[in-house]
Amino acid sequence: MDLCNWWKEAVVYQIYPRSFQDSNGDGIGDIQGIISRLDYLKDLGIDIIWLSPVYQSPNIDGGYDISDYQAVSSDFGTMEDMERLLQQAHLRGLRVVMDLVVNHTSDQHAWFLESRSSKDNPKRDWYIWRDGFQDGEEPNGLRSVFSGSAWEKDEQTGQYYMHLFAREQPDLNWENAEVREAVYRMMRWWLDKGVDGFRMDVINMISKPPEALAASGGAGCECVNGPYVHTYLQEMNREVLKRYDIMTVGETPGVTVEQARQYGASDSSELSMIFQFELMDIDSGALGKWNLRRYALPELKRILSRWQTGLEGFAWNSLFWSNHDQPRAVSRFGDDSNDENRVLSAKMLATCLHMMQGTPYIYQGEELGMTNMPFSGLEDIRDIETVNAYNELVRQKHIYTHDEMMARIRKSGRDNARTPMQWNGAQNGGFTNGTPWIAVNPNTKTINAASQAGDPDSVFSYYKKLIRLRKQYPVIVYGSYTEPDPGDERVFAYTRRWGGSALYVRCNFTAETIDNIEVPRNAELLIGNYPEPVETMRPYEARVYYGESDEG
Ligand code: TEU
Ligand code: CA
Repeated sequence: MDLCNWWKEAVVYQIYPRSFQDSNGDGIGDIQGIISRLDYLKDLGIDIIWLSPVYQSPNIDGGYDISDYQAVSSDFGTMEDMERLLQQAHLRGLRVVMDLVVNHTSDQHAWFLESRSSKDNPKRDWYIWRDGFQDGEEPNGLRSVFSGSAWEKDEQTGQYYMHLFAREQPDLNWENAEVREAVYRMMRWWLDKGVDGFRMDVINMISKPPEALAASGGAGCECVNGPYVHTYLQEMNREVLKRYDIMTVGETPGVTVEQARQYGASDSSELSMIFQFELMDIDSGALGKWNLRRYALPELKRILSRWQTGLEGFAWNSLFWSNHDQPRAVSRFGDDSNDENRVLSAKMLATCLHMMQGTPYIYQGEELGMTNMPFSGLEDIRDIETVNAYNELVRQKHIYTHDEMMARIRKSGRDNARTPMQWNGAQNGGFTNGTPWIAVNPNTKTINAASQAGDPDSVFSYYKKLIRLRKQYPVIVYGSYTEPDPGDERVFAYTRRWGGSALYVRCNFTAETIDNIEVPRNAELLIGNYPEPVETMRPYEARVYYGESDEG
């Protein structure tokens, strides 16, 4: 195993810029705001910042619709601000990874404006254009992730273009070599500026399966892992990635362990690692994410253990409970029904994830135990996926009533992750002096950074401690993984081994007290979320023991 990749020993912190810190009172988080909070991140102990998009964008999809890859959105500041952020982060020993969104652009990108202007425009083939199937029908039944058809008719030329997300997000045609070269040039431009890597948005969707492209009137497909995706990534690797000392992580919905071994192969021919989505899909149902089902622990254990053992020696895991597309970790996987359980379960979840093999990602506010938002109506919602789903499921198809859908949005909507960072107990949580673009969670009165920073028992202090342990014990980074009792429906236990040492992790995922917890011999308690260990596992208790390996 290659031991010298810095990103294996690192902890990543994801910033959603619009919601992190506003510096000028317009209610929108910005780059100057991020700079003003770098010392907070340094204090937490993280190594790498992943910045969600700050590029020029009409902001139809929270900046994931980019109209100029080499300009900064005026909502967030200027290119000088961005350069200053890189410089100030680097001064503190922090690296900055940017979001790379190249499956699609905004429909306002100069490339698309040209492409749509006429059938014989030189950039026509930079996007995916098809004739309709017979009269007035879409080329095929391909569906957008954001509801409705993935084909939009352009009146000017009478053809349809593909958009796997919003209609304002046309998909680039990666089969066109000029497109690939333009993307690589842009990537090198940012890397030459000092960016430390990329998180690559839906990168396993850049090559479209033949069924998706056929003007056949036929049904759609799951548009992932198309025939040339590895060819393109290996080319990108040769043309860009391998020339720099950087970290890359691919966002790859629908990828299996076997496929991840290739995307994240340890020979560095493609990406450093990928995000798997089996865990994020654990509580979805017939209508996708819009249901009220809660996950079952044995299933969660099965998924995580399969990824732990399945990638060992082949590829590197990314570890995350949440991101800007997901509900808050403690509300979804823990217990936010009262403050005591919220604090305990937030620490338990952090323990469970940070002691596994892989690079942990903390989503902003997770380190405070921030929760989902009590949205009351559609007027509280900003996210296009949620608004489109509401229109489809409530207004068009009458599958849910308003109240039923609001309950589902409170559980699963992406805006849960996008309410502003809770810096203090003031009305707008210290996020802005103006009117925030999306409401601050009222629980900022009790859940906020100011009250947690100096409190040794806070969720924040617990995260600090977990991160520090990673720097001190190589077994946390490199140890192998085994799970002694996969069938236990209440406790998640696993063991990490490295050289002669071992780490024994025990997490109670329930609010119950559990008897007869076997304590490993010749091992000391490294960290736990209760003051003194007792003979039982208390509600949401987490413990990590460190000692000599019980194997030869
Ligand atoms: O997300 C891709 C993706 O698969 C999501 O649409 C996911 O299925 C959904 O958000 C779950 O609710 C990426 C970005 O992370 C997301 O913010 C963008 O909207 C999307 O790509 C399009 O760029
Ligand atoms: Ca601002």
